[in-house]
Amino acid sequence: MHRVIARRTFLTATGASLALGLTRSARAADELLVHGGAPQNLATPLAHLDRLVTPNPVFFVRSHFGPPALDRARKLVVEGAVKTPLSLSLEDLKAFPEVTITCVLQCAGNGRGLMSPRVPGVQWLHGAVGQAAWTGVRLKDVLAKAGATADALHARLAGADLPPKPTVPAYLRSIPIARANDPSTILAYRMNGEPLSLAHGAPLRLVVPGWAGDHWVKWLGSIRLQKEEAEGFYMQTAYKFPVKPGEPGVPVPPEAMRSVTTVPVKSTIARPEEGAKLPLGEQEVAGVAFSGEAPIAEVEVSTDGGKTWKKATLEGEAGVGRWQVWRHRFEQKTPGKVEAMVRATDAKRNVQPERAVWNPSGYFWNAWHKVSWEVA
Ligand SMILES: Nc1nc2c(c(=O)[nH]1)N[C@H]1C(S)=C(S)[C@@H](COP(=O)(O)O)O[C@H]1N2
Ligand SMILES: [Mo]
Repeated sequence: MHRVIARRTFLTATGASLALGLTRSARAADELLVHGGAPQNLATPLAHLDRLVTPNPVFFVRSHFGPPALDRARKLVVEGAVKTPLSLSLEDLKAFPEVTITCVLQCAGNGRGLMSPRVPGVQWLHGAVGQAAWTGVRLKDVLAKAGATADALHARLAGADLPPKPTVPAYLRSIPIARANDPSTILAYRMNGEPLSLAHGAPLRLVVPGWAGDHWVKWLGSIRLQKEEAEGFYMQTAYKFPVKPGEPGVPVPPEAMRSVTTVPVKSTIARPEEGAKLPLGEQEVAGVAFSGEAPIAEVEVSTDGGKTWKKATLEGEAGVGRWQVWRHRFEQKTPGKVEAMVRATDAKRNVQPERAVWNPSGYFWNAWHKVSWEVA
């Protein structure tokens, strides 16, 4: 379960204003949905998923162990299978060409709380997702300076956050070298035009457009090029998805799983709110749609239980791993209950499914989102 907490209450209770990089004006108005205790996992309220950019103060936060101390002098070490190992300050990094990419950050576990049968883990509903404009430098430019050798098949990524005790594995991830050298993969130090906050990985985090949040390593301290994937629990055991869909509730053996990568096509209804009471006449349904595989091609809305589907209008720029706002208006002339559902299709013709693929960790819930309200 989650509860709503006013930002002000939360801040007073935890003194985390620095961590979240909040401004005074943002505090009073914004609320986050708190999923669990320490470290706090904070969800973006559904009502905010109706615009192209998610404001920093309501951008979801997910950390396994919580942030390390803020250290703007932390160097980024580039080591392993490279000709020239590097140790770069933030200033050194800023010598590379700066780029800004607008894209979605979604936790693989977003929607886990909607899986049936239930699976363990943070019971996220719709809010472990947001879109921001990320500014930084291309990872490929930095790797080119270090000069990868033939053994460089994976980039192992380590953050500065430490597990709560030595028996808990460290948060280590890796991405294949091709993904590291993709021009969209960036080392980011700004988010929506502001310096990255500690909660979101300051001073430096990885941004991997189109790929699930677990690859977006925060508080990045070391990148090691190597032959193998990263060792340890978070790469070898966690973040695995069945190669073929199985029966809901039936365990999947490790050899039938592979690491999660691209985010499957999904759309979400931000408005109206479930259970809202609205006047007769024009109704507007709106939300966001995205896919890590390809740009969004179309979004359709049904208000008759799926008998007919109407094309929604799309706003914003199309792109891989980039969300667009969709909108659909219709006249409701008779009072009563209205139910809308939405499905998105991307340019590779991946269609959002009626039911999500159940999997033991509850990743990538992307079933048709349904919302009902009362018209009177
Ligand atoms: N160092 C480090 N990086 C991390 C994590 C973490 O626990 N430690 N969590 C990851 C996960 S699972 C997600 S979904 C995203 C969340 O990023 P956000 O808190 O900025 O929304 O950060 C990723 N990067
Ligand atoms: Mo995540």
